[in-house]
Amino acid sequence: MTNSAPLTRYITMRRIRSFEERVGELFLRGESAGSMLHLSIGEEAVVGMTDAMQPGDTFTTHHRGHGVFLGRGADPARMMAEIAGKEDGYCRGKGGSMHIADRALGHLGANAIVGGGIPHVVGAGLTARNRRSGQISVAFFGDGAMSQGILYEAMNMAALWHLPVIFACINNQYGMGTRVDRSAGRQAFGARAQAFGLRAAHADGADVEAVHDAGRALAQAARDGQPGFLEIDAYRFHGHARMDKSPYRTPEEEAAGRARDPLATARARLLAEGLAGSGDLDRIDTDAGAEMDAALAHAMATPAPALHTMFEDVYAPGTPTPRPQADRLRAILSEVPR
Ligand SMILES: Cc1ncc(C[n+]2csc(CCOP(=O)(O)OP(=O)(O)O)c2C)c(N)n1
Repeated sequence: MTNSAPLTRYITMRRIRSFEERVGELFLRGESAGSMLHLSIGEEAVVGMTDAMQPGDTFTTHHRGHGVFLGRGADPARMMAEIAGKEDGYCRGKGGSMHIADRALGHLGANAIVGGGIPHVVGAGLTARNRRSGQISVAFFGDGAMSQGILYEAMNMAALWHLPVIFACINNQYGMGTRVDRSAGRQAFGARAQAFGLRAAHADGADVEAVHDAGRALAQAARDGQPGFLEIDAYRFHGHARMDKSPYRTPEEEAAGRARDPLATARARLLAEGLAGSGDLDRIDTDAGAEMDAALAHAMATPAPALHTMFEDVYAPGTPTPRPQADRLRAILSEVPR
């Protein structure tokens, strides 16, 4: 590991923050497809885990997965285009923020169902193990999924079959407006994972290097057939979705949460360790902003998919094109005996 890695992680985190700010603007302009948008501002230290993965590794995300995908090398212009519902997007504009996927980068899919992407990595891990491909598969999800039964079925199978899988919980303290101590009787999540036979780690989500240290150890163990669980202790800086003003949180709590800013921590460390000067970091910040301005402009300018392609890429190849609902209803009604 070279010393440039912490700087690279800072750059990635800054690019994620800038992307999120621009995608928020896309939403406010009414240009994003879909009625909701979930920002991961404050959770950028997830890069410590994405950076611990290797090319070819696969992953799934929950509905707040922009940062994870950018961390795995997504092109922000194509991501922004996808969120704007444009042809040039990763899923030709039909997945949007919450269903974006890209096999080439190992993204097996974002998922709007809480916990929905978790079992997929068990399948991916089983495939990797049987093919001896050396890949690992990582499920990224929120603390809300810690109360979903599917997580425990998945953990059990992963442990039983020694799968190269990691369950990465980004604990931002809230599931919509419900604080985690009101949805989980006990919050010792790592102990739950250990009970299934997983290797568990906990990392401070204000410190990307701490997340990376934990993530690297888990990734190595997973590649050797020891599945793992990582809890990243973070804070969601903004509301659940773009329009949520978080009336369920006090200003004091929000101020304390936002003070745990992973970008500020990384910046302070880079300066203290002499790995970058403040001028270098300012330039990085400016470049990230310019890159994401360009991504936003691209998303706004690039065309929407043609109407006749509406059902392409939505159903499996060979599936008959669905007839318009009105036609189906007319057919059903004409068959009803009067
Ligand atoms: C199975 C299921 N139940 C409820 C919902 C509604 N819902 C959407 S997001 C969300 C909160 C999820 O919280 P968490 O998993 O902690 O992720 P975060 O939003 O905090 O990133 C809920 C309850 C859903 N999408 N799926």
